[in-house]
Amino acid sequence: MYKLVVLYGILITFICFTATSNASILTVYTDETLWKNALCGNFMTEDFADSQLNSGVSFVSSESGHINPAGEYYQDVLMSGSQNEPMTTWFFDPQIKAFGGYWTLGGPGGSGNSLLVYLADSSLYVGSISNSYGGEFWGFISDTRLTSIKLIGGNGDNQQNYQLDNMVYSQIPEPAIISLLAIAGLVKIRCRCN
Ligand SMILES: [Ca+2]
Ligand SMILES: [Ca+2]
Repeated sequence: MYKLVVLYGILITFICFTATSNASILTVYTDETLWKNALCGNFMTEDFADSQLNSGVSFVSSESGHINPAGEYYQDVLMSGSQNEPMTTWFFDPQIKAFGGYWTLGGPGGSGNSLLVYLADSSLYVGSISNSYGGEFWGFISDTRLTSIKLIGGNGDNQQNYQLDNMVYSQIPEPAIISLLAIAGLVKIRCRCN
């Protein structure tokens, strides 16, 4: 009987993960407090105060993206009209379920167009960050885990300068760990019953 209960628990855990992995529900937040509250305060911050990124965080910029040591933020230039499809891609290991930051769009020549945000894993469109942003929060939460996020310049002829400061993100446990926790919970329940 006990083995059956454990197997049932593992099966339910597996089904839950399979069900939530098939489709992404994305919720965009422009209110920092709401984003943080939705994660129960469980998030990490990269403040770009030095050239060393948090463990497991990396980026690839197809143009000139880099950490600005004097300003202590990340900056990049995305040419909207370029055939090189310039982009910034952020990578996270372990995977994350939430991402955000404080964005400033603009630079020499104007404020540009906008930034378009995609899940790089699936090319799923998340939303756009307006060229009116001047240090405000923009972020999102996904109900599925993701590895990377892609930023490209919005439609228009202008190049898109942008700065990203205090990048925030949230990780979730690996499925195997959660399965083990579920099993541990079942064992605990059995012990109490005995
Ligand atoms: Ca900073
Ligand atoms: Ca750092």
